[in-house]
Amino acid sequence: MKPGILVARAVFPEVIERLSQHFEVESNQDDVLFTPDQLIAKLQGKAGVMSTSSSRFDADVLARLPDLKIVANMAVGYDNIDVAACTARGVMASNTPDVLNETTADFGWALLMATARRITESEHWLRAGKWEKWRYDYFLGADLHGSTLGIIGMGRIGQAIARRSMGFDMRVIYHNRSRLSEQQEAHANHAVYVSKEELLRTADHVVLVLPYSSESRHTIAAAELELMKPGATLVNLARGGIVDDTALITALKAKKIAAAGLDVFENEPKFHPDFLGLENVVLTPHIASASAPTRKAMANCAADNLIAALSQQRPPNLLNPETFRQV
Ligand code: 8YV
Repeated sequence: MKPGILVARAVFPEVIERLSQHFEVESNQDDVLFTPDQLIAKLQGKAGVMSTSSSRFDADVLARLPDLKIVANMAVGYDNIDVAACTARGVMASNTPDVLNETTADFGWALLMATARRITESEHWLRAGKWEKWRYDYFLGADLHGSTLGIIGMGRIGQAIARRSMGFDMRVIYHNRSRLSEQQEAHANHAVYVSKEELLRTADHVVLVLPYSSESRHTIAAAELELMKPGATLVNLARGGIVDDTALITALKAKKIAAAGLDVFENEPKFHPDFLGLENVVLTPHIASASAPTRKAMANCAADNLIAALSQQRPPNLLNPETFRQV
């Protein structure tokens, strides 16, 4: 008999088809957002789940899932999974790294440029029928070329963003838990490792690409915003909660920094309503990895992890290798 799995959110039909060759699949193509209790009920008797950031797997949930062997996240970030609790129960956990690096880095640039050069703000103005003449000082923004780019979180996506800055003749500074090797720094447009404080004081544009954890919560709050240059741009591509959104709104209102581009929010898909009243923000609904080929690659990567895990093979992106032998 094939093992049973749940695909917790809607996904490409071809991926459901692929999974059905290996498993009894319960899918959710209507994309119902299950409550934790509903998720737990759906997972009784199931060996695996393909999940997204919207489903939480913490110790309490895992304690009620005795049959579960793998949580395969369709995301590189896995702050929705308590990996230590999974390990304690012998449940494998996996994510989808690498396949989204370049697409997410492309989007980081799109968001940075839209924010620094006031693209959505000026488009809204034009659409509102306000364009009656040209003026020398309409929508003056900040330059990207020749400026200093500060990247907080210099993992694979951060490095891909840094590489792209070569074409803009930018200087790159970064802050990260650990310093990159000399070779990696050279490849990342000769990025220079600095303290977080120096980065905030020096960068013209700050891009956040670090994983969310209790330590990275509010990496950017009132004190950090205070350090930034008045003309600076802040872009958050990482996770809601890395920025203190209330503090950011206060700083944007007071023009302590010039503008922010945000793809992620605290409590998304809900977000602080005051963002909507601000002109100096560009707001997108968590779409940095959303190119068609990349989302398909992510779904297939999560499927690869499920298929391997439930056929006694090591999942390619296993986050807790200690669990592998316990299957
Ligand atoms: C996902 C993301 O699409 O990979 C991540 O960590 O943030 C996005 O690419 C989203 O989290 C859905 O799981």
